Amino acid sequence: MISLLKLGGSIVTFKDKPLAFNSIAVANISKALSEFIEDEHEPLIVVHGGGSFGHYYSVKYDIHSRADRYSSEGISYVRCSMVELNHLIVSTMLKSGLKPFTVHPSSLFLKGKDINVDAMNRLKDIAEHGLIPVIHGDIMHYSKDLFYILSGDELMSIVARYVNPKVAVFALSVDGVYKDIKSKELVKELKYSGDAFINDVGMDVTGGMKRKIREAFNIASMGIDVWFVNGLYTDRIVNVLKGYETVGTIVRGR
Ligand code: IP8
Repeated sequence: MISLLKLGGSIVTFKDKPLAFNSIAVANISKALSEFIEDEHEPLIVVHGGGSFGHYYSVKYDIHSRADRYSSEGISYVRCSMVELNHLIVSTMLKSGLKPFTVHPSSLFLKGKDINVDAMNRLKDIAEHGLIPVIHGDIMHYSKDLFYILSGDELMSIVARYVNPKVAVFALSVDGVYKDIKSKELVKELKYSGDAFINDVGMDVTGGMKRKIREAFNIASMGIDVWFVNGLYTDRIVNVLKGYETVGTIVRGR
């Protein structure tokens, strides 16, 4: 059965340095994934975020997830930087013996935010035939002169609905969801209790983390287990792909 893995922007790039690719982290993850695939022969779909590529330009040009009129120069820069980051990632994967196959998210959508169901279903075929579809957060055309940022986190939920993976994994640069940032006490299992939980001030849930948790609850509601793990420890990614428990936060499918 297919697994779905999101490589967060904080793993694939150095977030506080513009346009800085974390080649070592991506090479380490690629090596671990290639061993996993050699051992288990299981299909995989990868989604990656924008980090100091797409986010750098979306902040610089004030571009958001709301469909709106934005600077055309900014739109170009965001798209260009995401294509570049994607190329760096798939080239690194290829060197590790993986068979990545870039799928730009624009090919998965029709008008507005309508899903191209046929393209979604084909993702499964591609993954089941030895290739790893690699999708990314991006700037998307909505209609006329309106554009929006589509996050890799949102893509995780959308793709999960069509490919029904056995597990969805968010690889971060922290160990999982913390109860609070100071103590770094890890929440081992996050239970759904409506938006109240996400908004609980006791949780260290920044904008980014909050969105990931929202998507995780969404995916878990499809009956799929979701893990947040530290992607700098590649064994943790492999453990959860193999169906084992590991250091991290689980949201159980229900
Ligand atoms: O890093 C956003 O993807 P994310 C990508 O998953 C862009 O939020 C273009 C900023």
